Amino acid sequence: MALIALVVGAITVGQALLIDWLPERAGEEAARIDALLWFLFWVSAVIFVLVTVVLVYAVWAFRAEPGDETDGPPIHGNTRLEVIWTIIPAVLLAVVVVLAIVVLEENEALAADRVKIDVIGEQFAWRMQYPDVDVESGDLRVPVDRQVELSIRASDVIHSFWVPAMRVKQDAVPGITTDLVFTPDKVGNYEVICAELCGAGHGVMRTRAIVMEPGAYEEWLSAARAKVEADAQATPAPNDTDTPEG
Ligand SMILES: [Cu+2]
Repeated sequence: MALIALVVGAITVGQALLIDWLPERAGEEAARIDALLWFLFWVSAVIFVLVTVVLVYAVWAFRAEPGDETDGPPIHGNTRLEVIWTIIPAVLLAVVVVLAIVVLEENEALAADRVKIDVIGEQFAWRMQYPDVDVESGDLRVPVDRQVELSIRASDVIHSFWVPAMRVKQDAVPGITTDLVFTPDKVGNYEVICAELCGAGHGVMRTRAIVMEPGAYEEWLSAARAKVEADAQATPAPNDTDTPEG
């Protein structure tokens, strides 16, 4: 049994450590999500190794002799064993539930200085609107080390806004507004992916989350704002064109 445990244990631990399972991480919440994931993984790994070792050992040790057609001895349960294998999973489950609630509470706690951005999902693109300055962008540009709160809507069918590097995902549902909170902690470009099959162009419904230094972000925002104002001046308001000369 020790030999089987060694082999199964080595394969399980090797798979966990040698393969790079998770995408790049770039958010504060992502660290907590990953910690929870790895806790679940290691608990599951121990149970997997225990069950597999007993299973493989039992198949080999209690195999029937060739030509043996008899039934095995009748077994009528084992109260002590049944109590143990009920209590241990129940306690484990309770621990996981409590940890998950703690992580969820921490990840969804709103910071006072958060950046608020409206996101609209439509077949097959994302539109980001910066409400305070009336700017719209196809990329999600955010400053580093500041919490971002997205208000997500959909204009046609259900989409899902997913930023793997932040470990957050939220449905965009026509008729309602959903929220998503994350705090980027690393400057860089990260993928934004639609994670809900939404039509023929679903596979290309992708854009970038661009995490910028705060100064660069402010510069981009004021440049975008200036462009909006310049465009508004270049296009006369409808009233001006309708008014007859003289
Ligand atoms: Cu979509």
